[in-house]
Amino acid sequence: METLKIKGMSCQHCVGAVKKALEAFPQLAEVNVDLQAGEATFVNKGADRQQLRAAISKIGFEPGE
Ligand SMILES: [Cu+2]
Repeated sequence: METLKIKGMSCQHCVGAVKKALEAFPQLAEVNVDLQAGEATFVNKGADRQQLRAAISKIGFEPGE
């Protein structure tokens, strides 16, 4: 499992938006977004983390490293 910190999520709508953005990557599986922890976890089969961060930024949230 990989983890990506995400700042700016405040409710389940945010969680849903982030989950959808990550699930758009076919290389990701078992995407889970935790509002309390402010992070997403997933199995990553080759997606570039820079692209994942870009997708998160694009929908208005702030990804960590
Ligand atoms: Cu929200």
